[in-house]
Amino acid sequence: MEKLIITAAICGAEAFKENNPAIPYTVKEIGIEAERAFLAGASIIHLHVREDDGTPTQNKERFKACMEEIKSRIEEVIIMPSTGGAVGMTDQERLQPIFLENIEMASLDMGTMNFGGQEIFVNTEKTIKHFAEEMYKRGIKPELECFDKGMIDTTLRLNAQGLIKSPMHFNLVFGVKGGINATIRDLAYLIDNLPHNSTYTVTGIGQYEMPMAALSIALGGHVRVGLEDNIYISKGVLAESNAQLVDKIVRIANEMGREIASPYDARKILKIK
Ligand code: KMH
Ligand code: ZN
Repeated sequence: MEKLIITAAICGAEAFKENNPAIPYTVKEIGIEAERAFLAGASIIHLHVREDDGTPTQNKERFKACMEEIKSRIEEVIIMPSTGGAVGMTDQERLQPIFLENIEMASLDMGTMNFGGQEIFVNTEKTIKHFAEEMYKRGIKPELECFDKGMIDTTLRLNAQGLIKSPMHFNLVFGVKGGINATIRDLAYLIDNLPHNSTYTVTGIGQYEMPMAALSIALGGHVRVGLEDNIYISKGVLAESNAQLVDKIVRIANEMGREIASPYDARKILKIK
């Protein structure tokens, strides 16, 4: 099997220090969390950023400051900014980080959905096409975020039209209220629908983070963990850091015989130039 790419989603936009004090807000906190996650075994940092008071922002200058802080600590890591941002942001706000220099990857959300029970995460086809076009113009590889089977179908349709380019890299997200559940059957169904030359990572939300990751490791997929998706290290026990979640995945992967990818390996596997 290929080496295992671990993505650390260190910050997100939905959880706050009130939920887990380890969630980073400041530029320095983001740098520290990214560095520790990398040292634990993550090769990709999926990045959202915050104002110092914790407010989610897609501000380009704030992303620049956070990315510089991360790169000053760990030059080789792949940083993948979010273009999902937080629910309710405009497209223009969300897209800002891709206009920075030397962006290798960015998230691209492949459909509209109820999100977390209360909100609607809006990604019209017009938005998706626009975001994709702007990414490809800049040589940025999109990570295709699919929260349900219909989003894979949309991706394949846009791929057939040449608007999403092969080889594609998917992030299959399980367990968001409004998206697909997190069962073995759901995982098998989504994977079964991916083109053979594509790669995928698996994200399980909340209690599903580790079980879904373990299944992906066994199947040859890649994994994402981090405080964006899950704030607990075990039932009722808050994670002390993103690195603690990455550590746990590395232990599981070691036991299962999957080697961990470095950023160099990850670029090769994902065919990032
Ligand atoms: N915060 C969610 C509404 C992404 O990063 O592209 C969207 C999200 C997905 O986190
Ligand atoms: Zn995200």
